[in-house]
Amino acid sequence: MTPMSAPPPSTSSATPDDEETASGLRKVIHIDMDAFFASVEQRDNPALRGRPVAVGGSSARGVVAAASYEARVFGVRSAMPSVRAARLCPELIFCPPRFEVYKAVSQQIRAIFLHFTPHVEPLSLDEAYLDVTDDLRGIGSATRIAELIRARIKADTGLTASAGVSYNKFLAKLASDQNKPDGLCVIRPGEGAAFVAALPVSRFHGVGPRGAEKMAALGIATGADLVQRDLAFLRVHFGSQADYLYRAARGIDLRRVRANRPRKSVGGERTFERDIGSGPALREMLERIITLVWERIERSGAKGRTVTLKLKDTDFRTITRARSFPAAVPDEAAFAAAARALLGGVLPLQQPVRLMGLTLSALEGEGGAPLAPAAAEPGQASLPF
Ligand code: DCP
Ligand code: MG
Repeated sequence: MTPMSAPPPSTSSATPDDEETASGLRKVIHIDMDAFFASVEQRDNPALRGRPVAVGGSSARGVVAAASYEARVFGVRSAMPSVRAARLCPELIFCPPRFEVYKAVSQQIRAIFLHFTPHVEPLSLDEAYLDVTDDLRGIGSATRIAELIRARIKADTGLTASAGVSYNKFLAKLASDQNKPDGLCVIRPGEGAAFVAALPVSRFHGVGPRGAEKMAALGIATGADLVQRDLAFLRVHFGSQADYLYRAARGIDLRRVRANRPRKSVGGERTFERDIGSGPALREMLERIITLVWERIERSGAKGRTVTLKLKDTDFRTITRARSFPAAVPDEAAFAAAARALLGGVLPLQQPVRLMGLTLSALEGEGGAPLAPAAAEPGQASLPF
């Protein structure tokens, strides 16, 4: 990569951001490309620009992977069956995915991140957290770094990214979503709780449409409603998600940005548009997930011995079933057979499910030791958890 026009490391007088460091808070940026796969297709084919585009198969079993912002006006979204998307938007243009191109762009943006900090935690091809508390270029201002990154992404790839800047991961991710597309949002120390209070709970990472419905039934519509509920109440209604929700409602997140996190598994899951209870429908959904996940496994080059099926029911209970083999699962047929056997073992279900996923773990070359729990941030260590 050619050098960027960032100023050299400086030892000059204090910037406003120095206060944040002194108080022990981190400076975190979350970057997320806009309508990623769809934007790449529009970039590479001018005829698609300004038009509603969906990346994904248009067949009866196809699912939308990405929708351009023009398509979203019609209600087209990721994970929606293509048939439904075409009904919502008859003009919709379907493009087959080109993963090699998306991967190349992903490498370009990672190189840009690494120019500013080694503390980069990619979440997917188009998304990453950066800890810029001590940035490599001595820029000092996280907001300035986020702007430089966005400009550089535009210059190098021709694509837009949105950025969120804050003092923890939870808030940075909320912020990157706030002014999408091509947006920037900064949540400064002291502003997190108020920012979260004003949000509908559906904006919280991990609270899907059904989670939001469940909260609505309990009288919780916004972060301000959530913060009124004590931990005991949240534990009764939301089980293992309670601690996360309790902290999130206060704008607290103790997780560190973790660079080079070793890959423990490769997998994927889908939340359904409608709950599914019948065996045949679940089996059909499983076939789609097998295809999707095996494709990811092949792309990543991972080889693993354990296949895990995950289901989440309408009461938010998670059911997992796993099967381990003496050697790496050799091919898609073996992976599919294991997945079908796992599903067969839990049918018939007592409750419909809202989500299904498959993962391959016990990967070759993996130590197998559990990851150390994330250390608490210095400034937040005195909090209840
Ligand atoms: N993706 C997918 N299936 C999903 C969700 C996403 O294949 N159910 C792929 C296609 C997306 C890419 O991952 O382009 C990034 O996902 P995002 O959730 O960041 O969505 P987009 O980048 O498409 O849109 P946004 O502008 O909302 O970030
Ligand atoms: Mg994105």
